[in-house]
Amino acid sequence: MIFNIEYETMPREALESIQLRRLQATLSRVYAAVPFYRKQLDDAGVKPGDVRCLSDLSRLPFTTKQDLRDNYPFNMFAVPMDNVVRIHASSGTTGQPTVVGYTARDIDTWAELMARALSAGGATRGDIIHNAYGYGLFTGGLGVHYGAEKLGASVIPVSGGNTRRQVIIMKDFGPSILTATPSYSLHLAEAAEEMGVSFRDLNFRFGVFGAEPWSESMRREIEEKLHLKAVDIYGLSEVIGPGVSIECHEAQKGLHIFEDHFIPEIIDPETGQPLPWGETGELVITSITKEAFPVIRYRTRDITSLNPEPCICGRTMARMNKVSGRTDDMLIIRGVNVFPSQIESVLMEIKGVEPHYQLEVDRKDNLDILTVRVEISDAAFSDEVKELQRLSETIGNNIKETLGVSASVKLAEPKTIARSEGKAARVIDRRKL
Ligand code: DLL
Repeated sequence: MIFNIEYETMPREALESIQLRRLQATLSRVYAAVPFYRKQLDDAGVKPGDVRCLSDLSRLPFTTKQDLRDNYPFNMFAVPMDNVVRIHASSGTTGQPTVVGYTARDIDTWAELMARALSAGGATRGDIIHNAYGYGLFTGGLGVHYGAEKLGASVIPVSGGNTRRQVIIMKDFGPSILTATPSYSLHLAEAAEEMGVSFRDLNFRFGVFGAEPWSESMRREIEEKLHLKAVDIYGLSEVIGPGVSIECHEAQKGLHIFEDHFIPEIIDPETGQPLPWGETGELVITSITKEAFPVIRYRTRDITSLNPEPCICGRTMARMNKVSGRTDDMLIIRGVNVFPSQIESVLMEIKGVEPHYQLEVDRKDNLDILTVRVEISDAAFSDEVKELQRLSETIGNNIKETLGVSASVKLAEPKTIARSEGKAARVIDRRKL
């Protein structure tokens, strides 16, 4: 079902004229209200009124995560604190967290976008949504929650953690939609199995998974283990939270960006030059309706490409391809660029290997060493030593063949790699420690 037919199926020309009007209004507002943006524009010699068409956007300077940190906690807010009704923050694994604010209207906008997103992912008013995204400063839990209520579905605000209790709730309440990080959904599947509960007997139809990169092979694994259709949802706190873009369950091919609220661009991360439709680079987003925390040309560091082709679902909004990684997650191993998701894809194709892995990078004698620790299934674990050696060789060879890097493979016993309740920590890069 399409939640907002008028906007989600709008012809491109009409959409672009709305985008331009909203962009101009946003620029005037941030220029007046946020000293950072006023200085950025002044330094670039651009006045808000100079932006007369959408391609003028590329004349504006970028905003980076560092800029948000420099303005910690509230200096990027474009409205007085009186008008801010909610504050979220990103976890900030390195340095200061980034803090974002919402007006009452921003919360409404977000709820609308999440209602659209959940609908695209297969949810209807009649569904019960088991929402296992964390509630708190992280935007996942509350973002889904407000969207589910706006849609009119019934939401179970179970949050992350307490996994065994979640399985009992799934069994007793019969939720039909699961919302969680992909890694946590697999942890739920495992816990259910241990408790003798089969997803076959549960009521799930769809799962809406995001907040971390996950490969197509991981999707197949989840769909099989959880007996549901899995769609990908994308977002980031700096831009609004979840609900920037979503796959439709009909195509499961690229995530529709809600372009009436966000203008996407793809740039070459090295040069900052905008790239044409279809080319892969860093996603940059400008928000055009947010009041408390607008962002102009925000560099997400996420790597993807844009596809404007019409979709079988009827939505006209451009799609971004599945995020393959982040510019700052890219490992350079002996000169070869490696994304964790590429290794994930290789691992998931091999029988006997479980979707739980960790990558460790170290440097010895000036050489990078990649170690892949991956769990094996119970069945594989009971194999002869010779078989295990063969499995480990296959993994190493396939990684070498596909990615061109050598990896030392360590098979881990079932259930020994730490499970996450939110975003999985896949990489330990000791070179940086
Ligand atoms: O992760 C918002 C969210 C919550 C999205 C629930 C989807 C579902 P942050 O904590 O600010 O916000 O982290 C944002 O997570 O820049 C990406 O690197 C990554 N990310 C989010 N969704 C996806 C996805 C939330 N579907 C950062 N695929 C982003 C790949 C994703 N990476």
